[in-house]
Amino acid sequence: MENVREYLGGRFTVVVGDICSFDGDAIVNAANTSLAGGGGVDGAIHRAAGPDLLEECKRLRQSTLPDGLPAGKAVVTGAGKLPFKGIIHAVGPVWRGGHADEERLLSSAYRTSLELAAKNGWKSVAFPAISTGAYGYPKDGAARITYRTVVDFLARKDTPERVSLVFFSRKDADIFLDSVESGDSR
Ligand code: AR6
Repeated sequence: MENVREYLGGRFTVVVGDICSFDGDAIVNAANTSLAGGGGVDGAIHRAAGPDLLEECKRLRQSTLPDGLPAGKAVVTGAGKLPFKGIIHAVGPVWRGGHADEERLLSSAYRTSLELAAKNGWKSVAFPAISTGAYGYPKDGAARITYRTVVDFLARKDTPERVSLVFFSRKDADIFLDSVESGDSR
């Protein structure tokens, strides 16, 4: 994975690569309400983790989440074959034009995931760009919310010590950097 930017003295890094090859305690999955797997980063994580992950997600649905996991929330599972202490499954909002609470729900998906990482004592966690693929959230707007939410959290808490935001392409990472460094959110 290629490191393209550091903020907060290295506590928050922007990297390019496959999130499954993150070197750290936990990764976040951009999941959906059903927790039944899917395409994008969800598909990549389930393929790399193997069938145990889907089984665990199904058990969660049967035990504590009969209606699924709503947008803005997150849950923890084991990591199957992946070398992490756990996987945090977060559901971002589907972009509906910007008047359906998307900002709050996207921020909540990140914050809830960070709270779960802290609760588990995980020191390093990697996020994908939640909602910016199949869910259609504009990348520049998502960048600003993501940056603000992560920076606010890290300013208040010591754990996790390190947060990485993983983009699948250099182009997407550059959109993130332009969006957060051009405005007043820096
Ligand atoms: N590592 C890092 N980032 C990745 C990877 C990877 N291996 N693969 C894709 N991305 P998406 P969403 C990037 O669509 O918008 C699924 O079907 C991708 O380029 O994965 O939250 C779920 O089951 C994009 O920038 O997530 C849901 O139904 C980012 O990850 C739905 O898609 C997010 O794109 C969730 O949609």
